[in-house]
Amino acid sequence: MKILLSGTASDSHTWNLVYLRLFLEELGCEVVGLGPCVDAELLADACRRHAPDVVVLSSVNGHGYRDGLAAVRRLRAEPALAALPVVLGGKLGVAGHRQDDDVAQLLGAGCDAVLGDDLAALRGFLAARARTEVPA
Ligand code: B12
Repeated sequence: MKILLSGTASDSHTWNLVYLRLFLEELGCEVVGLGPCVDAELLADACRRHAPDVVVLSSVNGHGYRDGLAAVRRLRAEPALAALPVVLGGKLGVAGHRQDDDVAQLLGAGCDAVLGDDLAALRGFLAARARTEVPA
């Protein structure tokens, strides 16, 4: 399974991305990493170029809900990317806990899962996707 792994537009943290790359590679995924501070336009370009099976967005600086919303809206605005699975996780806000209204907005905008720090949930999401993939 090919994963496009990306930080969000305002977020300069990088060790989260290093960790996630290793985690995903250990699960057997092929990972294309875009690094930190990726705006929605660059993310859309990269999705077109790399044609991933899943996009994993990571944000820890506290602006994850806002940045994530801009990213998923941009992807869903483009017919070719409208059905591409998108997962967002990390320390998404500054409240220190899951903010249900923001999660609901993200899901409504087309995010397939909003996972916070939960790596087990990410593993579960990817396993479920792998099971539903139609063999070529
Ligand atoms: C190192 C660090 C920095 C370094 C980053 C260096 C680098 N090259 O990355 C520097 C000094 C640059 C920095 C800057 C800032 N930081 Co900083 N930083 C940290 C710190 C101390 C450690 C982060 C880290 O590397 N952790 C190690 C990695 C491996 O773990 P992680 O990031 O926690 O990611 C894990 C999970 O979040 C999860 N995860 C992450 N993404 C995803 C995605 C999915 C799908 C899933 C399932 C899970 C998942 O998995 C990862 C592994 O377990 C944390 C505090 C802390 N102790 O966590 C603050 C912290 C992240 N920073 C914070 C802040 C506020 C900032 C600044 C805004 C500070 C400022 N006022 O300038 C800036 C951000 C600037 C920007 N534009 O983004 C806050 C964020 C607040 C929040 N979210 O509530 C934190 C939490 C500190 C705090 N308690 O206030 N920071």
